[in-house]
Amino acid sequence: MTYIAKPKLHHPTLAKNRVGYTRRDYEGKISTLCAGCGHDSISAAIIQACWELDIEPHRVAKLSGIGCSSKTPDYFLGNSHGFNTVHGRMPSVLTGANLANRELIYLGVSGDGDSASIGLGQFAHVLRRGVNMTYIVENNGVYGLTKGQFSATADKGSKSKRGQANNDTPIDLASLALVMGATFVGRSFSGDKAQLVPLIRAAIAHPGAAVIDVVSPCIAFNNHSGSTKSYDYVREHNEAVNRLDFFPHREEITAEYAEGEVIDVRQHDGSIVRLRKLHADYDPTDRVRAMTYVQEHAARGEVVTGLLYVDPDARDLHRQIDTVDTPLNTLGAAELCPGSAVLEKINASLR
Ligand SMILES: Cc1ncc(C[n+]2csc(CCOP(=O)(O)OP(=O)(O)O)c2C)c(N)n1
Ligand code: SF4
Ligand SMILES: [Mg+2]
Repeated sequence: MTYIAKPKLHHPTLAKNRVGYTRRDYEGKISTLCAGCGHDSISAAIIQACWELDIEPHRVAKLSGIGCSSKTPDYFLGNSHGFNTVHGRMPSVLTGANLANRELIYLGVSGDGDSASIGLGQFAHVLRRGVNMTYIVENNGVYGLTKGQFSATADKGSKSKRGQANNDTPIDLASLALVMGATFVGRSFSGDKAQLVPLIRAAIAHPGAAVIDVVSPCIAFNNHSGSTKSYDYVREHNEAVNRLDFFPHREEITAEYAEGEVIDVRQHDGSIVRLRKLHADYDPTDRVRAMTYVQEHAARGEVVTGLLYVDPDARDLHRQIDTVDTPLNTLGAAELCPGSAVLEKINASLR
């Protein structure tokens, strides 16, 4: 039952985007996750974001690890490239793919177990290297696939379904992403599509390592009272610092706002992230302040959401190591191996 293809038929008048695709062209197979799982809402947000961005599905590579969350790439972008890696190893496979072919749009999908437990080292290094990707963590505080053990993101004192309290200090993946040098860090909630869709759009346009930590309740194992990753808890403790509008570089901005109400962040490709301030003192371009803000509010049990940090001058791994513009996987033997005379010259220069 795991692989159920969707019927291809759809209504002939469905709206098409600029590249001629309907929203259905961005869907995948029928989801086999539990009905009401937050992860399915994130898949719907990814579909919406890619359709609105007019991305041709074959230009996307979606990679994931292991878990209910990591299964989701099967449920969206069925016409894109996909690679389901080993548990916690998505970042290194994504890095390799990105180095080989810089022209694809990379989407990493992971879970809190996949990224904060077995894959913690990989999570950290892919960010400090600045790999150009959108890394979405579908964070439910448990290992959903293996039946609900606490994950490393479970809050201290949070209760399991059977009433046991978690005693370990949680790993806050948004804070860790800030420390590790991610140049775009967002947090959202699977139940807030209005916030999540523009966040994903802006992350995809960001030319560097973009992380979105999405609280995504597991209705089977972590949606009871006493859990801090339940729908009710997140709705009651969601502290949005800003609301996002995203304008690709070709789009004209028409909405007017009073001075001080919005911040416009122009990204490298000319796109603009417009942030409507909900907290007047929050500056999303100040990394250190963002870290303090997130931690201060976490100590009060609040979940800070929105675009937490963006570096408008982000440089990705290819720019850091100065690779050629041509994707490496299209270079021929002559370009890749310049011959023994050139090698001899390099060796001589190093003597
Ligand atoms: C090397 C290895 N160790 C352990 C497992 C067992 N395992 C499968 S999924 C998983 C955790 C998944 O949790 P998470 O990433 O949070 O995904 P969720 O199911 O909650 O979406 C574990 C421990 C495995 N598949 N491979
Ligand atoms: S077990 Fe939890 S995470 Fe997995 S599909 Fe069900 S609700 Fe979603
Ligand atoms: Mg999980």
